Amino acid sequence: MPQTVAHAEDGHELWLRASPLPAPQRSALRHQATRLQTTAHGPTARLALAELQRGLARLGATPARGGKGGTITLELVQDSRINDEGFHITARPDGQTVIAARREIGLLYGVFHYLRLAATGAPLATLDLASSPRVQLRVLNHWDNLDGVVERGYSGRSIWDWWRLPDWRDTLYTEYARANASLGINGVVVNNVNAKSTSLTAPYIAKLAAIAGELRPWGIRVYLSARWTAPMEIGGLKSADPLDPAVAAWWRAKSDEIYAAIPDFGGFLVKANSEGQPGPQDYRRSHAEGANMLAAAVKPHGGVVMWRAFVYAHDNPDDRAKQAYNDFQPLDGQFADNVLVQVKNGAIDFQPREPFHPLFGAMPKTNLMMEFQITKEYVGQSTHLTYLGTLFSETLQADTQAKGTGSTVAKVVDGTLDGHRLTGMAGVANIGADRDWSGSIFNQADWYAFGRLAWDPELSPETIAREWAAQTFGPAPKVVNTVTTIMMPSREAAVDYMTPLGLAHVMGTGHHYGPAPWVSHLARPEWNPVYYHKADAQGIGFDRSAKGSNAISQYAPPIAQKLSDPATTDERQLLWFHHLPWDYRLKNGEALWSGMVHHYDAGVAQVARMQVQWDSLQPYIDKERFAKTQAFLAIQRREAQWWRDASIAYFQSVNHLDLPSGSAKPA
Ligand code: GCW
Repeated sequence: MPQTVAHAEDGHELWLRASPLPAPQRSALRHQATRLQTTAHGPTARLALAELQRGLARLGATPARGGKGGTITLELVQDSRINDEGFHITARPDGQTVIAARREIGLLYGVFHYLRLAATGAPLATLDLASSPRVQLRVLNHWDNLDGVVERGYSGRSIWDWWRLPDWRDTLYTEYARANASLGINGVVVNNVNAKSTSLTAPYIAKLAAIAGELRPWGIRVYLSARWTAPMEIGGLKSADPLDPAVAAWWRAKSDEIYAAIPDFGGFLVKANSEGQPGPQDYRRSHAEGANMLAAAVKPHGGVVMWRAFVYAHDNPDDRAKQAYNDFQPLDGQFADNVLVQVKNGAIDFQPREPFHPLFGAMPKTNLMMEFQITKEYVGQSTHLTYLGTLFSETLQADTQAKGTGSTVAKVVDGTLDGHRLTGMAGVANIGADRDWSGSIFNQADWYAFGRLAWDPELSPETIAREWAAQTFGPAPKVVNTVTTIMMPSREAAVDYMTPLGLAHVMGTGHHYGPAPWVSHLARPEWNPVYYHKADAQGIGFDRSAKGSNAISQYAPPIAQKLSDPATTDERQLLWFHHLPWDYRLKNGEALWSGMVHHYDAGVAQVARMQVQWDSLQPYIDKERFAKTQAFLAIQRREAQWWRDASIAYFQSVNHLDLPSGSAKPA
């Protein structure tokens, strides 16, 4: 019989559920942690101590009363090796463990880190470990509407119970805050970027203040998405022109009102002039003029404005991928110092694979923050197991070459490349009121991976997967190894069965779930999948070289140079940058068409392997989580086949080519 069976119904406690450690580790930990004490006594330090007690109990190492053994002390110190949110853990052979920090929040983060080490079986007897977050604002973006519907949400309704706030504060808020704090997430934008002005009215400010009160002890600030035309819709003004003094005065007064209720309010997130949202361009003002007006309103209170660069409009028909750069890059140097421009990881929209966004590295005088999508709009939504840690990390490790080799996106985002102090990373949340929070057990790993990478963008996605697996399913090596083996190639499998070799946006328009590469009838060119793949009898792919849209010129010269030639373009991005004949030779000697088909087949085959691997874990995992994941993998297997068959059939209708020999047959 296996040693450890991870019990637990449905994963409601996320990675914090922790199963009892194997006996030897448990008694070592109990010995190490016989007495727990804190020399700081504010609300967050008290939480830190309580979390330590609770976490040790979960691991089966409840400190024995009056027992002989070591002490863990939480202590505030002046330590120049860490920043205000960092921590320093030392454990000496004499049994003294100290979790030290400059502020109480660092104590809480340090406790969670200590528990993570314990849960993953790391040695704890001697430690000297300092850690500080590399990114300052580590923020979830909820695309939650005030009516409880979550845009692109696949895990139930919004967790924010606006109807019963501010009087009723659901205990869910505390559980949510704990989970975030365990990763170091320190900000939450509560409402959708497709915002309604209602969120800025007095009753909603009171509701938000109640949420803020629940999140504050956990080091989390609240932010609001702001609707640009709020001064007209709820303020009675005639205009929302950022240079109109009455408009600026309205936003100042509104900010003062919010800060009077929520002194640590984080600031505003704005989607302007994008997908029907109003913005400063409606008044012939630039994004910078808009952002700076709002930034001035929150500046006296220490707030920030996160201004999204996700823009595309119909006046840019040749290549949607170019617009954000065209609109924003010329504004470099014009944004106020408390503005961050929030840039999606890629230039289109959260595809299974995108090259890094060309704005990274191209706006050295601007605080640029990253926007990842944790919710899997284009990557199988709630049921497909596609671990996003690898996707996030691939973008962060991409080299912009902006200041020579090694100018990675991570260094742009953590501010080190251009010397920025105000830095940030946002993740579009995958959280809802479902009992498993995220729509599936494995989707919880994407929330986890986002938080860990926001703390340290250099962490390896495999390390993160292993940590998550050990905490979620228990530390038995067979479980951790198998779960990690399932997770690591899972996103590439989805790329293979959905959008191999750099294809993009061939999902059904609207729902973005299944395949629809044939759709061509929609009003705007860039709403149609045919716009993205451009397949015809001769070939396939989007030519972004100088012969085509020349989007490659938005990258630094060494990169643009490489991308100008299909032979020097990473094959994983081939059809993103080039339109090529069906018989183009891939590096392995195969013709493009046959290579494509083999990718589709490989994706389906990988999901079949994932099923076998998961099945081998049955003895180790509680019934409910085992069965749910097994059922979801069966859905994924069926739908991977659907993606493969539908895509191949469509492309064959265009190129009239046979299946290459050795390819699987349609199901
Ligand atoms: O990913 C796309 C989604 C929209 C979303 C938009 C955005 C919130 O399809 O639902 O709107 O991007 O990022 O603003």
